[in-house]
Amino acid sequence: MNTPYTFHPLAFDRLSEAEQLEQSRHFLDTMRKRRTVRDYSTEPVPFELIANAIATAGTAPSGANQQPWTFVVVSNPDIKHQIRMAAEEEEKISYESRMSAEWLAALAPLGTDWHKPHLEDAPYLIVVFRQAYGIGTDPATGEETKIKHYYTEESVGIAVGLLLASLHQAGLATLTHTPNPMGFLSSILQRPPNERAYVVIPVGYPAADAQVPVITKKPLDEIMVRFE
Ligand code: IYR
Repeated sequence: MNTPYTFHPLAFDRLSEAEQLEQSRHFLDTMRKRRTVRDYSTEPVPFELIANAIATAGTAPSGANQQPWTFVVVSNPDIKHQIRMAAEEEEKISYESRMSAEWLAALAPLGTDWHKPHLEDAPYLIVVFRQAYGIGTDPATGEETKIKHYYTEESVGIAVGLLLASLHQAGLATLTHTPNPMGFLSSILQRPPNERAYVVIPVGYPAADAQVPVITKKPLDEIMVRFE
């Protein structure tokens, strides 16, 4: 049994209804402007924006507060190059033989292919790892033990959502890139065996000629079901 936490009174900022509406509408307007960007400028980005976004992601709720995530920040050009080469090698095989005809058809309107120049152009790559289990030490024997983690997929997904929102409101562009399989990221970035690559997020400013597809988001009445 783990020792129970001590509890203290909640620090809660109660807003006026006007403030609530103002902030809620402002956040919605901001997030509506977020676009997934595939073409990046090489212009550098202040590191604190990356650090603050990761700290924000780290505020996410997680199963049993186990915080089963590691955010690896890569700006080193050699490592970005290695990641690009390995990702393109896997993606080429995926696009040419692993992905089903149905999958390729679903992606066709986006015009994506195996070329991933953004993995080198973007000044930062944030590679998110999910800790499938934790590593502890047996107090009696000093041996390494595996600590069961709960809801890791959900927890990391929520954290990545906060990360993307933070980077967007800091005026940066992002892409959620999921090369498949992602094992090469564990070796290049020397991650321990309990960590599984979850997503690669190039971060930077859009290239001057960046294009995005004209897509829409489902309206509220299609995504919300209400019982009053
Ligand atoms: N991982 C590939 C393919 C891909 C899959 C989906 I589903 C997308 O929405 C976009 C791309 C790639 O990054 O190209």
